[in-house]
Order: sequence, then C-alpha cells, then structure tokens
Amino acid sequence: MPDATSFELPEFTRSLRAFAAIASLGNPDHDRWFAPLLAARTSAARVQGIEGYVAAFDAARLRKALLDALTQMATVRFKKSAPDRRALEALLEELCEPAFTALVGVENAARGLRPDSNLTPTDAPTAWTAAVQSLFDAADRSWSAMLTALRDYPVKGARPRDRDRDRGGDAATALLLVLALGGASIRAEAQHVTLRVAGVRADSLRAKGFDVVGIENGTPLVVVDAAERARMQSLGYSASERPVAGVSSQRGLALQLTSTRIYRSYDDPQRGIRAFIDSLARVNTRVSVDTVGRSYEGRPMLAVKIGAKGDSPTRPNVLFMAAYHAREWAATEMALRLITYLATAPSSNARVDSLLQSRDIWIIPVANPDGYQYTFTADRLWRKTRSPQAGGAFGVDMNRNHRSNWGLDNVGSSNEPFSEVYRGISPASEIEVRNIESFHAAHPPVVALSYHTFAGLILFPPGSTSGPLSADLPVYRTLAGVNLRSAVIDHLPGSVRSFYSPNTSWTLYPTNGEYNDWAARQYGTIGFTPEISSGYALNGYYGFEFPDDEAQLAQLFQDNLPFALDVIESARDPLGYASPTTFGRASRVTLESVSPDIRVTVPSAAAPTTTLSAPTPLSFRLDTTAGGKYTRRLIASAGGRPKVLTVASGGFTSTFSVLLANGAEKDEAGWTATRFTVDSSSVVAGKYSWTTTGAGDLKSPVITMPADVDTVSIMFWNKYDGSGFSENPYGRVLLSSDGGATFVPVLRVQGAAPVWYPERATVGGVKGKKLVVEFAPNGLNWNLDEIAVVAHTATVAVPVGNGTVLKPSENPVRRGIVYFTWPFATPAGDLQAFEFSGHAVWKTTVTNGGIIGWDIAAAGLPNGVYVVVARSGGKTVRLKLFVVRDGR
Ligand code: 0X9
Ligand code: ZN
Ligand code: CA
Repeated sequence: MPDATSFELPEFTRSLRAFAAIASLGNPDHDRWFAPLLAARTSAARVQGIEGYVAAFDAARLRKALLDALTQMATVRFKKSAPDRRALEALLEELCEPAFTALVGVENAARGLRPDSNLTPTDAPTAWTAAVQSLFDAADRSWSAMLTALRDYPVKGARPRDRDRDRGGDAATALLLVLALGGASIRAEAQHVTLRVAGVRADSLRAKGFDVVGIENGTPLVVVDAAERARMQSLGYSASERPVAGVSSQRGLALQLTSTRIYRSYDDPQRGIRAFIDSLARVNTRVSVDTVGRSYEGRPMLAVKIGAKGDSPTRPNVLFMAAYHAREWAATEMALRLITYLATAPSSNARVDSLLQSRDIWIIPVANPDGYQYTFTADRLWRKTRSPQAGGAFGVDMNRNHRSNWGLDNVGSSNEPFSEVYRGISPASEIEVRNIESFHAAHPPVVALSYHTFAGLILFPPGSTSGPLSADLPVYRTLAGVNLRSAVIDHLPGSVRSFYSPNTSWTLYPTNGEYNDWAARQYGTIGFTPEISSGYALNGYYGFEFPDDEAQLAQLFQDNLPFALDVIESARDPLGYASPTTFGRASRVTLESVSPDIRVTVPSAAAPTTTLSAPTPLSFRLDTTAGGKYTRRLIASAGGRPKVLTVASGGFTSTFSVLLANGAEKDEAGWTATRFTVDSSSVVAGKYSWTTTGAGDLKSPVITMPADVDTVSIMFWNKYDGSGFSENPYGRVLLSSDGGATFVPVLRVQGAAPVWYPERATVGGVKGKKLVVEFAPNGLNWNLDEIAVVAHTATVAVPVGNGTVLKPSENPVRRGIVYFTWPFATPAGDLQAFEFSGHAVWKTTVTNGGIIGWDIAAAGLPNGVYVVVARSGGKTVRLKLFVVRDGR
C-alpha cells in the first residue's frame, strides 16, 4: 500500500506500443508529441513526495505543451498556408482527444491528493498513479492515430523513409471534409476500413492479431482502425484499401451512415429496432417482448418471444440471436425477418402453425446493441461492445468472451484491448454476455442459431482447436447437411457461393470463448453459427456491408429460412429428426473410423451398455472431450485393421465388413495414383500417407459388393489447406458403381484442416455392384491415410434380457456371428460356449454387460448344438443353441 507522503513512481512508459514502434523511430513528430510527457516523468523522478509529482504532471502546463507539439507538426507541413495549417491542427486535436480527456482525469486525481480531499490518504495516490498511466496510454493511442494521418502530409524535403508508405489516405481526407463542414458528429479517424494485404498468409496475419475477414484470390482482407493500420505499416506489410461496392468512400459523413432505407438502427425513435418491435408487439398477439437485461450503455437487450408468452416445460426451447458483432447488419435483418415471418404466417401454414404451438421460440435480433448503434452513428465496421477497456481502448469481442475455453490461446482471441478479437479482462466480463448466459440458465435452448455475416458457412462446434469433432456430429450433420447437400443454397445474384458450407467451426479458424462451444458444453445446445451471405453481389465486394436493398435482403432471408424452420422443428427430438432439407437423418450407429482406431458414435443412452467386437470384444473409451448430449463417441484401438466389426448397442447389433483398406504403405498394391505420391513426413498410421499438391487423382481397384449388402461407407483420415472463406480449393471423393466407367461425387471437403481428422461418406443402393473409389483434388493440397471401404453387412435387433433367460440374436443361428444380451443386473461375469460333448470352444470375460457377440465363423466351428453359459456372482443361465449355417 502506498502511503500519502511517499510512494514509488511507476515506469509509465513500459506498456506503450506505439511509443516504441519501429515505425516511429527517428520520427520528429514522435519526439514532439511524447517530449512533454517524458519531461514530466523525468522531473517527477528528481523530486520526492506527492507535491513534486503533481507539479511535474501539472495538467494545464501539459495541455499547452501537447497542443504546441501539434501546432509544430502542422507548421512544418504548411508553412505558408494558414487555413491548411489550422485544418491539420484541428484534425490532430481530434485524433488526440483521448489524451486530452485523460489529462482531465489527471487533474481530478491531483485534487484527490490535496489535504482537503475526502479520498483516503491511501487511495488517492493509487488513483493519481492510475490516472497518469491512463494519460500515457491515451497519448500512445493518439500517436498511433496521428501516425497514420500524418503520412498523408509528408514534410517537404524530409527523407523518403519518413514519407507515406501506403497512400490510402481517405480517412484523413474525409475527416478534413467533416471538419470543413463544421461540427459533424462523426470522426472519420475512428472508422475502420477494409484493406487488401498482399504477400502474406491469412493465418500469419491472424497470428499477429489482425482481423482477417476474407481472402480474395489469395490476398487476405483485413479490417483495421487507424492504430491497427499503423501497426500494419510498422510491420512492413503492403496494404491498400478495398473499396466496398455501393458504399461511398466518404462515408465518414453522418448523413450517409444514418440514412439507410431498409436497415434499422437500434435507437431511431421512428424506424429503430426498439420502435419496430414495440409496435409489432402492440398489434400482433403472437409477439411478446422481453428484455434479457441492459447493455453497458443501458440499452434494453430485447428478446422477442413468438407464440405463447411463457416458457412451458412441455415446449422445447429454441433461440435465435444476431449481431454479436455490431457491423453484421444483415444478420439482424435475418432475425427481424424471421420474427415477422413467424408472427404473420397465415394459420393455413400448417407447419409454422404447429411449431408455434409446440415450441418456445425466442429471437434476440441484436445481441450487442451498443456496438450496433455505434455502427449507425460513428463507425460502420465496429465489431465489439462499447465498454471502456484498459489503456483507453473500447469494447470486447462478445464471441470471445463466453466462459468456455476462454483465453485458451492467443490465436483464437487476443489479450490486447485494442484488438478486434479482444477477449476481455475475464470470462463473461461483458454485461451483454452475462445477460445472454443468464437467459440460457432460465430457458436452456435445445437448439440455437447465432447469425453472423459473412462467408457462406454453417459452423458448429467444436471450434477452439483444429481436429476434434463433436460427439453430436450426427445431429449437426442432419440439420446443416454436407457440402454436397447443404441446408442453405445461396441464390443471391453475383454471390461467390452456391451453397453455405456446413462444417465444424475450426475449419474456418479456431477461436475461444465463443458462443456455440459454450452453449454446447453448458446446456448441450445444438448451436450453429450461420455466416450468412458470401460478401459479394453483382457489383462486387460488399463484405459486412450487405446491400441496403429490399430484394436482396428478401432473397437472403428466403435462402436461410428452411434451415431456420428445420432447427425449430428438430427441437422436439434432435437425434430422431429427419431433415426435409438435407435429407439427413442420424443412423443408430455411425462408424467414423476403422483404423488406426475404431470410432463409432451411438445414442448416449445406449453408450454405457454398448459393446464392440472385431470379432472378439474390444475395450474402448468414451471420447469425453467431445461433449455429446445425444450421441457419444466410443474409441477403441483396433490393433491393426479389423476385417469385421460388430457394434451391439441399444438392442441392435450392426456388423460392418472392411472390404478394402489402403494406407499408402509399400505392400498395398492395386491403387492407381496420378500426381498423388507417398509421403513419410506426416502419417496417421504406418510409414506413409498419400499426398497431392492440388491436382491428379487416386483410384482404388474394383471392389465387388456382397450380393446381399446394400450400403457402403468410404472412410479415411485427411488434412488439407483450403480456406474457410471460399469454396475453392476443394477435394472430392467420387464413387463408381459400374467398375470405373462412370463416377458420381459422394463427398466434398473444403476449408482449412491443418491436422488429421476422419471423414466419411455413406452410399446406399450398391448391392452386388462393382465399386471404384476416386479421390480428386481441385486445387487442394490434400493428405490421405487409412482409407477404408466398409460394407454395412447387417443390423439386427436383439431381444432385451430379463434376468433369467439368455437371449440370442437368433436361434437357430444362420449367420456368422450370434449376439447375446447379458442376462444379469450385475455387469461382470463370463460367457462360455461348449460343444454338446462338454468340450469348451469359446469363453469371454464380461465387464460391462450389454450385448456380446460370438463369432462362430471366425472360430471355424461346425454346425451343431452348443450350450452357452452365462455366469455372474454365483448365478448361472444356460441356453441350448442350434447352429445351422449354410454349407457347414
Ligand atoms: O470470428 C467469429 O466470431 C465468427 N466469424 S465473424 O466473421 N462473423 O466474426 C466465426 C466464429 C466461428 N467459430 C470458430 N471459427 N471457431
Ligand atoms: Zn460475426
Ligand atoms: Ca499410412
């Protein structure tokens, strides 16, 4: 604790970024600006005691010195033209507003040190020190802003390195215009712009904390404010402004920001969202309005409830949200249109009618009202909230602020307050995020959509690190679909997407503290982040600024409506849902991999009693990191590639036969590889994997399907380096069922998968067919390993045990494998089979009850009569089994 008479003066300059930036070295303006502060620091260090400190940081003197510095900057540039000089001075003063505001803070804090102050003698020095630190931070921030602006006004005769390296320059020019028009409320310097940054990869920019929002012909698009732009320049990147279709480059003018035709600001008393929703609720009995709390600046966070007013336990909850990110106006339009659609659908619309009666539906059209309003009044590309943060920064990225995986790493979010993906000082530091989390506690959603823009994606968890897949993947896939049959088809003219790519979130990029991961972990919510719209219309790139145009917004809504309705409908029984849009439906057992480990997902309820055999029982673990409210993933190490795999789960047994496997190993002949080569630098199993740099193909030999097996799965492990921002490059898997004459695509991968993970495609109707599998990249650098072609041999129902009788899957036994339902309540014991002579032919230890398979075929046993005996804790149950297999 510092006491009032003597306390240590901190360094103050240590945390300053711009102060120490390379770009500022040897810059005379830099020295002009920081000199008064450094001088104050130096003279404070020479004295002892508060009075001396306060005198050294005398606010009035510092204000004058700083203003003098600005005058000098303007004077060296406009020696002859007084109006230009005054305009530049005014601009610089605007840019330095944070510093001048912080000076007021120092002044007030100094007052607290006076003997007549009512602050305690211990608090006052702390407050004063903090105020001085804020002054340094604000000065630093101001310098960043000035650095960019001053580049547009090179000093004549100065060395070229002091000159502009990137003449984008619009921001400063626009600002002068604003100033010239007199008193417009918008400060252009504060506005974000979109830059093209050539010659650097998106992931390196992301790693440096930049807000990469797209990739255009390989060139990243980055949204920056003045300080970020300066930082970008100081790193030596060559950046140029990306014009936005249909948007004037002089949007700094208040007029252009607020005069929207379709879009609604939050606060506008006539057309604003609050006004709109209030009036809708007044005239429409299906609509009621609630607030989930207030934003930092005190705006009510409106939640529109459609249908019955209250939350009934008999109606599953559905939640829609939009505008976690302030600038994503089209997402809010989507939510508003959904409200209107549901509220006004005619009662003859039987589907909507029944959904409204049987679901509790909430829609929060603006999750971040302060930021959203700010995009109408000050900065069209503002993303975060508007709460003040350390060092004079504003706002936190709400989609980095949730309480799960918060701050996991600095790739998926930033600890730097000025960053666009700042995660906040602590988990759920933002009142808006806390309000949303409390809403979930009160009304846990079974399913949820958090609408964002733009990229044409339907993302679902997990998203914090590359590689893992949700155990509820079958449910996410049913609703969102796959690339070859997505839930959302993009019909917008000029769009660069034809469909929204449904995928696990990390295929865009990993993030942490995001909404879907949190809701899935906390409430098992099946949540999606649709990144609606592609960012391009007929007249080119619009990015976050989707055209303010009724026809196009109406089309955007129409494209996204089927998925929204499916999500509402699925809430009754997500696992059992059959989507009319994707034609997807979760199967009882989903096989994800047979090698190097066996991975299956089964319904959660059946997971504890599921058994795997290949053909003898395998021990397995539950994938506990993958979540899974509806299905769970079991992982067993196969110890080599299995030939047959049996999954006995929930009263059914499914048998899979591996028809063909290939892992690029030396002894695996029969595949034809064109521009696919073997690679030993990264493998899933064995010594090699397949690799290709974007072209060629890889074909299997002909595989004959068994005459009585209809369905086949092609499964493999892969990684690839496409981009979540575009449909290209991609890779496809094609299947021929006529021995290689013709092929149809059965799977398409795209996005960024920097680590190995398993993919699969399942195809029916191939009984007895001659199959050929082909991998065909389209510009994709693609690695493949452990490819397996697996026949879905059989699924049979097994009767449930009653405690006294051992029940087989069939008797007499006609198949190769017979399954028994463990008859005891106690899970451990053993199961044996004896020839009628009494000779034991099979024994297995049972640890976890369930369904146990006996592979008679693999054991090569003849037809005849066997006695099967189950024993557990002194109890014994016997069964006489007749084996009558064909030709034995
Ligand atoms: O970065 C985000 O929060 C979202 N994209 S946006 O352009 N609207 O900002 C995507 C988040 C999806 N989750 C992961 N990628 N993990
Ligand atoms: Zn977003
Ligand atoms: Ca291999």
